[in-house]
Amino acid sequence: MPKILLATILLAGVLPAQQLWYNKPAQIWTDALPVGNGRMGAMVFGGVAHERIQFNEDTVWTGEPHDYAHKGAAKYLPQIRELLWEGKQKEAEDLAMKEFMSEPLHQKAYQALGDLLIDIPGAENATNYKRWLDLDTGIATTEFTANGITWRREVLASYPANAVIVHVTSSKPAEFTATLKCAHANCKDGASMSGQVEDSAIRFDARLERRKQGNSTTLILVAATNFKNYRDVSADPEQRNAATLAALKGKSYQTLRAAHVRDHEALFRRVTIDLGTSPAAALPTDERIAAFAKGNDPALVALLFQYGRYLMIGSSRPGGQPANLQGLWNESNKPAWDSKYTININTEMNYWMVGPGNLLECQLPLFEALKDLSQSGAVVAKEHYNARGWVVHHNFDLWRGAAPINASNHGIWETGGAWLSTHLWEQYLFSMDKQFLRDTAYPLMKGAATFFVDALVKDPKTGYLYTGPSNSPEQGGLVMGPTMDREIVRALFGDVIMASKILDVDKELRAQLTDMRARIAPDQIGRYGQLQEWMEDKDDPKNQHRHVSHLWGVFPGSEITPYGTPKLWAAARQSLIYRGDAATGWSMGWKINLWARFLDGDHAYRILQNLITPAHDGRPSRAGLFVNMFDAHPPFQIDGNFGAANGIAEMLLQSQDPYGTETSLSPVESGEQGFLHLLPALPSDFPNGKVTGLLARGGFEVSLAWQNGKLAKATIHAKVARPLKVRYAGNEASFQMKAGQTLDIGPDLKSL
Ligand code: FUC
Repeated sequence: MPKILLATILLAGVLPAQQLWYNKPAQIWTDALPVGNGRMGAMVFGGVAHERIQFNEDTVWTGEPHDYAHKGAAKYLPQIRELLWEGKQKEAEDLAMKEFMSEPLHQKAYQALGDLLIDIPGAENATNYKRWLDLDTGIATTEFTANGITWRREVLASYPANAVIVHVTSSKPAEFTATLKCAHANCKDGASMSGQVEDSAIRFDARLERRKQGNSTTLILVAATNFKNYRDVSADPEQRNAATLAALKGKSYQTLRAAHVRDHEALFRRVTIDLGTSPAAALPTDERIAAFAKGNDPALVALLFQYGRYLMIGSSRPGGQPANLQGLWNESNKPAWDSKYTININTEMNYWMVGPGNLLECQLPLFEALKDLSQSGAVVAKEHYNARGWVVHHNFDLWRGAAPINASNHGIWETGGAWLSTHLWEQYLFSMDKQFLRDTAYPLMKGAATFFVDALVKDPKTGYLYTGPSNSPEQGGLVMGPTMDREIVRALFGDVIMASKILDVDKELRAQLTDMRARIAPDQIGRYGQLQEWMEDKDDPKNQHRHVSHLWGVFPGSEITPYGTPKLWAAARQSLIYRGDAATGWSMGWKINLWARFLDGDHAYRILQNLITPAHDGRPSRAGLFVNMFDAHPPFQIDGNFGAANGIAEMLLQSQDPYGTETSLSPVESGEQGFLHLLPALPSDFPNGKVTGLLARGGFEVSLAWQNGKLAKATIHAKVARPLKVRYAGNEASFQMKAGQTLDIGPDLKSL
């Protein structure tokens, strides 16, 4: 074996695969390494003489409790619809802009909180420098030698401790300073900082406790605000921090670290993935990203998948806010799109991977937000549509704004709450947790569906039901009945019908939804062989817009499948071909999933390759990955990370078809049957690999091993007693699984 190759293999063996690592400090924010506990986030720059740890707390926002509904807007609804039916789109948009929009027109913004600055006097010219993030432990470490002293800093964001903890050690006695720098005006820097966000009711407090023991020092950073919930800001941030610190009194760093690692591992280690390795795996992560196009580095794909899971654990834990456009990592007080919740794709994309990635509890913060939105959105339903139930348009913020924002041509989009509600049903399908379905999911889903019982209208031309005014996200302007809306409402109605059957409730509503669902305008194939994005056949085959909204029925929906609706499936595929492979970060994230659903692993992988390119090839940045593997829209937007992670899972395992008897109501009724599809879209670049612990709908946990592109073994564990159908390479087999049973099967789908 050539010496260099041997050396690289040895080195790769020593370097744990689940690390991002670098041989120089971060220059800019997107070089820095993220840690998070679902409420606080920190970005570790890994500096030598000057270390910067930029941090956030997820309720530091502009604004205050506020009802954004436009009182009396519903008066104008018939007229807006009438104008659209008459083909007067511009007039309809103008009228809606005046009478139908959120008050005020824009929502509020997520903010930075501050920096923890650590200075080591005279520590220039470091040698043996290295910084890394270990996804398995959730710890970011910086190590270097300067002036004959070797320094090591570990940074972690602990969920159990509710704090960011920095542990500094030096090989000899040495001094350093640590201080907080506030990101807001009128707030003094120092060991503690408290203040108020400009133009906001949010007051915050952050403080740093310093504990020295020999040559090591532990810095405990806590932060809190007065935010209790979207209507109440009466908490005392100082008191909250004092209580957090009091609870940590007397706990050594080793104890705090061990508790953090235990908590993190319990989530992170549920899934392992091995797509093969390569010499490039020994390079620093930034060089690996740059080299990715040149050679095959499947381990970087595995790392990107696990990084998605890591970022989910860091940005969305029970008790905190849901992951926003940047998770919870934000350096700016004027972040792109306010770093809020854009729900015409972005927030949903964030959460696609919690099922397959076996992190279901990370979605609970989103469901807490849905509880709020079912209240604020009920006011909007009443004031704007004179409807029951609740509705959310294309964005929400900390204050749970649900009314249409920004501009009528894209802000008036009726199905944000509906799409989010399908996540409740998905959570049930992955967990089979009936208590969750009954207590949390169903009431919210029912309210979302009830809105459309009142708000769907009849198309005067065809007599079908549809939504409107609405839009196909962010293009084509205000219209009646865009395809995406119809797909989402059909899915939501189907979910509520199935849930009400399982829970044995609401017979009448079920009958009504079943009747209305069948009358919603169907998907249509247009003159270019495309799936129509609108009611009319007006798609432009040259349109390469990043949104691929009408393909919702393929993914994340499942009403269009090769088995049930082969013609629509082919048309949807044609639409995706027209849209092209180039895209912004999240758009690539969506396309990876779509190509996996089109059972084309190589095409899905081609998009993934487009995504794994340096985002910072000089300025301005472009779509791809930043040095720290944050995905670039650009700028950084975390949906691309999460979307790509789910896309990788979709290549290996799919379970989207309506499953089993309880859920056998197929969206399109035509003989579809649910199954676990093993290796449905395996790219030829990953001929050998294994994955353990993926979740599938039906409450199954699945591990797969494959060799030379062929399944070697599948292990399927059933959480509850259920029928199981498995599909691989065109063959199918059925099993009756008992609760707690584990089944091993080979490529012939026979039990081993
Ligand atoms: C939608 C997208 C943009 C961006 C924003 C946050 O408006 O069309 O590309 O991702 O959300």
